Amino acid sequence: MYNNVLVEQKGQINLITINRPKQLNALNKETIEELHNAIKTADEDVNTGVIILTGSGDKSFVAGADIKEFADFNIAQGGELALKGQQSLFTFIENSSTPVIAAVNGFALGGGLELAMCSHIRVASSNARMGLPEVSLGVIPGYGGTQRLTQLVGRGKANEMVFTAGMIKADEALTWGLVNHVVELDELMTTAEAIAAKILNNSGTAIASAIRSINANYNDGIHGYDVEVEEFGKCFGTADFKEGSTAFLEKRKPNFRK
Ligand code: CO8
Repeated sequence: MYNNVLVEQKGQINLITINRPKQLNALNKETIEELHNAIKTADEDVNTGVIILTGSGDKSFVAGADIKEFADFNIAQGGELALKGQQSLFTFIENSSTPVIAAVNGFALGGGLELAMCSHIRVASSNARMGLPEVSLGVIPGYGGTQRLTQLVGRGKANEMVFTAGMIKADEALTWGLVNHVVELDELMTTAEAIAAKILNNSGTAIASAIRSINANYNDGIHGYDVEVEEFGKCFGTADFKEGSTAFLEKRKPNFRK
């Protein structure tokens, strides 16, 4: 169905694998479009409650935007590349109402780290290496990295990572708060799936509300606390809230539907 993306449904988990191993899964235009379509399809599918995003092979999650594609771009083309990519993939993932877990299985560099950072949760294998090497190429992170790295690790560490263009190891990323968990490579998928299983016990509509509320804090001109109040109120009109609260009172497990 896609040239560069594999999709597998595992129960209520939709596993999306970026599959350009010879280029270390670098993101060319076609891959960005295919990822957009795969995530949109999964987000709209009532049978999917969690999306897991990973890279093929055991060496790289995503080694960045495809440098060969933008090497001779001019100012307008560079700006358009960043804007289109941000809108169609990176901000799109961040705003997906289905939680996205990035299973970072190796290099996550440049646009690859930006892809992991726009995901809602990050789990890394111990061989993973993360960095934003853009300034070594004469550009800056263009897929939201200057914003999301700062949000995740704070300005001082973000400055160091961006200015030095260096890579950090998985353990350091864990200490910095850049990833949620670090495990051995052969445990990466089971760990991501275990987190997904916990999420799948809960109300999908409430999680979508939580995503909108949490994200609102980072959007210009929007007051996150106001969005939280609004989203909280909306929950009271959902079948999931009725089911969740009734199940608690009846001392049974809730039966949520997406
Ligand atoms: N783009 C295109 N091809 C790549 C990329 C990439 N980002 N990364 C690796 N490849 C290719 C290599 O060219 C090589 O192909 P070939 O065999 O045809 O020469 C193949 O993948 C294997 O790579 P290496 O032989 O280099 O493998 P090593 O194990 O020696 O090194 C590294 C692995 C360290 C990951 C190395 O490949 C590397 O440094 N890659 C580039 C990493 C990088 O700089 N990434 C950031 C790119 S810039 C970016 O992401 C900008 C995002 C924002 C853009 C917004 C619009 C402007």
